[in-house]
Amino acid sequence: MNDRIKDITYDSLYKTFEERIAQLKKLPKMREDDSIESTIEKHGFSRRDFMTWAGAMTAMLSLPATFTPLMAEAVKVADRLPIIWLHMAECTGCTESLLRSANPSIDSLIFDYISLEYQETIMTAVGWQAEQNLEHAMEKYKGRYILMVEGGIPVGDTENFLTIGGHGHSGKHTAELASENAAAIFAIGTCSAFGGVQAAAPNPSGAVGLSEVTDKTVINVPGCPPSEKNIVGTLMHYLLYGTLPALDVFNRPKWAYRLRIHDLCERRGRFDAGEFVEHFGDEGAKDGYCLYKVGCKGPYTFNNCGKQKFNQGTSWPVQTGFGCIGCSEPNFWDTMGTVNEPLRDRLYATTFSGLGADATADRIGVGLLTATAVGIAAHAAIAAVKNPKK
Ligand code: FSX
Ligand code: SF4
Ligand code: F3S
Repeated sequence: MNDRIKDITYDSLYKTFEERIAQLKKLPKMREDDSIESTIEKHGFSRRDFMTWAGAMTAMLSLPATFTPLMAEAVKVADRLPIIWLHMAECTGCTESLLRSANPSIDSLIFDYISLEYQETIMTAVGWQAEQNLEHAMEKYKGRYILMVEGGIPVGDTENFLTIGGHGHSGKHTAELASENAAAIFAIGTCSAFGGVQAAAPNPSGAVGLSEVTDKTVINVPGCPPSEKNIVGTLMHYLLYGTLPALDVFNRPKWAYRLRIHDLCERRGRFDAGEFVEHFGDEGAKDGYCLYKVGCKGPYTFNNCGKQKFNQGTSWPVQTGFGCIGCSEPNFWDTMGTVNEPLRDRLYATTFSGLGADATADRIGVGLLTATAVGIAAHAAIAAVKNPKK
């Protein structure tokens, strides 16, 4: 795109966002006594911190820096969008990823500030009262609420393995019902996106991802768990655009899942130089060598972990010295092999029925992926010969 076309496109996008924020402002404020500014200030963040956060979020969504003030404005109206968050079969790590830090980040404060109409982990209501709250929220905000679902959903003969509440509704029933009148639906975490750990072979509970129990479009935000950045970014994207993001073939937003872990990895130079950790704790491990030979699945996994990180941006799996286990890919428990062994010459693309992971974001052919997988294994083997001491 030449610069002039880019400017015109961004100008009109800027106006679209301004109009969207103005529309949202007209909706009733859900938190009369509170504002995001005071929430942030109460936790020791300055206006400058907030604008730094807004700048980083703007860049993460691939928008130019001139959009930063608009991002800050959008956060202020975040309480206008009611959110219903359902828990299905899972470990609650997705919620934990966002909320349970010793020092809350601006992302987690934003999550506190939005209008969470129903969230089982953090709400006080239980039993009948909780069910009533859910029914009430679905009715009151019909067609307006955002549905976020965490966890896999048992279906078929085992549907009742997940039965919740006084009415004894199954998880599938509740998820279907809540999907019916949602303005947008997000599957938060690999369990909700693809079935996750409970769907691993032999999948005794018959768990599936959310998209298999509703015919509505589901945006997948996988990761076990996904980062706080990807969860809040998903929300901010919807706030600003009011439409669904560009998606890859697994319905993951491209702004977050476009590139491979391997493409964003700080150890990539080590990979290219053929410098590999051979055993955990060896000299290479101490020196930050590439973790491919001790099982890193970064070359086959699409996510932005190396850039956005976890725990308020402090670290991510590879930085801690253990490779990526491929947690944002469908069926990774079954298809990514042993966590601390490389896939070697196993043809990764053949583990999926249909498209291979490389075809998702980059739309490269499956054949090329297969060649890449073999090529990576071959590269590691050649490097071992070239660097016998490593
Ligand atoms: Fe799944 Fe989220 Fe992994 Fe856990 O609930 S994506 S098991 S981190 O928490 O759904
Ligand atoms: Fe990083 Fe893993 Fe790729 Fe090595 S194989 S460069 S550790 S992502
Ligand atoms: Fe998961 Fe790999 Fe990121 S294991 S958290 S996708 S580095």
